[in-house]
Amino acid sequence: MPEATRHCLDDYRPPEWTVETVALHVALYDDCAEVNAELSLRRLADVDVPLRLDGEALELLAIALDDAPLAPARYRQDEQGLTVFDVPARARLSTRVRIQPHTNTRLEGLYVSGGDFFTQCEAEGFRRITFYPDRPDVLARFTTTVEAEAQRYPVLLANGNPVASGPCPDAPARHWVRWEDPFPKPSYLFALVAGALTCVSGTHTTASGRQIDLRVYVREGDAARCDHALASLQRAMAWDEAVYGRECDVGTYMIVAVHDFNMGAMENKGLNLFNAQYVLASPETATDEDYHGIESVVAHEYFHNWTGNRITCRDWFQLSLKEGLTVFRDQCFSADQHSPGVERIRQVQRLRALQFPEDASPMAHPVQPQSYLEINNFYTVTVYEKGAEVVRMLHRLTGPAWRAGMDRYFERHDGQAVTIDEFLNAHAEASGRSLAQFRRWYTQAGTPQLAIEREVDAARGTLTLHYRQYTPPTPGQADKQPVPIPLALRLWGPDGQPVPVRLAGEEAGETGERVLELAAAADRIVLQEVPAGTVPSLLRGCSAPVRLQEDLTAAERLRLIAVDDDPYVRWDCTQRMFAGAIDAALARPGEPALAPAARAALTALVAEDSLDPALLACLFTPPTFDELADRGEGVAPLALAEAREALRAELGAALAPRWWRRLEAPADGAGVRALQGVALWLLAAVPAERAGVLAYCQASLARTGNMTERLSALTRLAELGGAPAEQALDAFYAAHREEPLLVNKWLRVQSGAGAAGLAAARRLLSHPAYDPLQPNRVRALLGGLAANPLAFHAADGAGYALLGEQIAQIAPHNPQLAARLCTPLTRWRRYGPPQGGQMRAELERLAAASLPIDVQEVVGLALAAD
Ligand code: B3K
Ligand code: ZN
Repeated sequence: MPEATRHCLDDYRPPEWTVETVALHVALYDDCAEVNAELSLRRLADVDVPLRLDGEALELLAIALDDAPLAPARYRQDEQGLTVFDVPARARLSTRVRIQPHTNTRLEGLYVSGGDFFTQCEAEGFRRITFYPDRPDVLARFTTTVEAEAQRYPVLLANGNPVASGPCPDAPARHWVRWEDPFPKPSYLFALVAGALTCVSGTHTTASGRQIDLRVYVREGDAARCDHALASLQRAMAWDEAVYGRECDVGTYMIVAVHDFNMGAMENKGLNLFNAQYVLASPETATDEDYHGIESVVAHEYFHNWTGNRITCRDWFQLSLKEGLTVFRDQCFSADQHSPGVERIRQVQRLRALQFPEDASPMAHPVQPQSYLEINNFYTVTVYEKGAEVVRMLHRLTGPAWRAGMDRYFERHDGQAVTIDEFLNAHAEASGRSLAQFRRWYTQAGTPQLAIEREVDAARGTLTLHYRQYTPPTPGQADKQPVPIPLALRLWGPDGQPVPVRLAGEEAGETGERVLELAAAADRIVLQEVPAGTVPSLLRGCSAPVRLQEDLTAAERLRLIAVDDDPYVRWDCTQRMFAGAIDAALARPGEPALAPAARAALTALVAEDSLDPALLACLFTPPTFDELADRGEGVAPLALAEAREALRAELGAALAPRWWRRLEAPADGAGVRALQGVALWLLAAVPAERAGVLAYCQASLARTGNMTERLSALTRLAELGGAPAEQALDAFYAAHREEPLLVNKWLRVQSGAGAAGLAAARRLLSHPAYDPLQPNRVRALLGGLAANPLAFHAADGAGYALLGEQIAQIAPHNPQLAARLCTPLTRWRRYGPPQGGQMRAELERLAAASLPIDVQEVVGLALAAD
């Protein structure tokens, strides 16, 4: 294994050589592939420097410079690439290499899935295809010829437009297609596909009247499940035109589904590759959540065409330049397609369940990381989700100048590889405000804590908000500076009417929402003419990714739950109430955790017929286990999981008749189904309701073909266990064993089913349907286990041992996947004995096992001393 190199942002140097054009010829065979690459090179450095190209796992067959074969003394190959000496300032380098896609289990570079060929090049996969300066700031024009046996691989795709094709003159069973991409691009956006795929097509006519061909390529038999992906793409294209004035720039836009994929999808120019999970959907095979995921990932990859592809990253430390911005854009798109309030709640739920814990863990890093060993480890919720929150704040702070800032960014940097600073400069100029302090959001790790204390002066009619902000130390960053926190605020008077927000010195206030900027470490804000009994609605819409500590009373929160017009604030108040109830259950097990007033308020909510059922579903979902565990130190995970279960049972029992009524109503629309899912989940925790739940689930499985309802019923049955569960699980498998995406669901349901999930996971590891080389299978089984605290945190440490052992087994084959699987163990510091120590011991075992650098980096960070 080559020695790991630490890459540091401060070490960035512009490329010494660039590539102007690339002509690739990729010949695919049954046991290997051969790649001819012709690079026209130009030296950028003023002085004569050797040409250095990246290249891994490449068997060099031939090399020539300006058509003359190179003598061995003119070049040197090592494990990471190729150095060529005495290269003229302009030169044409030709190489021919042999690669092994059939045994490529890393799923990086060129690989085989289900007998077809696919590529994944971001971040550094292209160097596994050919020798190349594999860095995002080298942009070149690509021409790609793909050649393969015609019958087995009728479809041959690459980026750009097909310009020529034909049979191979010396091998009549083989054919070739040549693709030309007119847009210069970095190598990470290269893609190639070859296989027996079928295509579903549509069109999009842009605002300027150009017609784009849209094509979704899937395995034969999956064609009937592409409509939703296609329609999502059409909506995304129209949205980017309407909101940002950006049109699609290619003539043919292709999406290809693949079942073996390390992540969700990839935005290769004009040829997106997608995990099949984010393409295929029918009501019988996909849940409402799957539908939502498809829409948002299709949009995300499409939006990258401008934010990522037309303007790309100078280096990988700028990853959030494209990812944070594009997540923000896809979130806005989803908000426009659905209920904005519910969308926002779900985004914040995700942020709190995944990103806040990362920011509080040994893996904490800034949105713009400073260094890495393996860049694949930094495609994190911090870079993506916190990155999106930072862009959201910028959007709020620049207000009406946002669009002008984006226009300026697009106009100035189109076709370039740039930095986060260049993005901020465009917005600073367009809005006329300094973003010097704002930049800290990119460079400081950790979730800021914002404490707000109220002081009421009844005589003067003022409400003073005293605030303090504090960002805890994170690895490598002991001291933090204050960040500008946009605080969206509204005031509700004692009569339930809005009170104008009027600052000192202002003539009049605003009754609507107002955004205050809290830029100091500590300060106060004096609001005038505030009647006694006014309740502030704070951090509306989650206007900043901070942990807010406010001093509202339980009664005030109940008022906000009842009257606030911001769904996020209503939800946040229920979350605080539930967290308090769970703490009470921990302190006094067996006693009711909810105060009578809270029960009454919740009862009133369920009775409110006009309330969006999707919002009601959010309001009745207590904070996730991970969020709860993230609040303290020395956490006893099983006791915490049980306390959460106790609250679940209490919510189910207190409102049982209401929940049953909801379940009896027609399952009309995704919102109703989401609420029914929560209702069933709550009821299933109540011993007195179990017989009813069992009968309901069995009837539901017999009655409906809708996968959302079926999966909800199957999940509850699996949790209840016993013969009915076994029967239902067997029947599900028998019915869907040929559907890979449904087999994944079947695995996840079982490893996620309460305490018994651990034994189920162990057993399923040797089931013929399980394959440790298929990321979707692995994520389903092991992800299901890790998200199931009653099994994962089993007192004897067997959950951790199972995960650790599987990581060690997978790591040599697919390092990227293995490194991801370590995440749950890296949270070990928050748990008390014995679990914290057991998790750490598992990490130590992995550290000692000399695994690939991807795993070593994560494990090393997790174990590093403070
Ligand atoms: N850009 C890709 C992620 C690539 C991950 C490489 N380890 C998908 C996306 O964010 O759209
Ligand atoms: Zn992305």
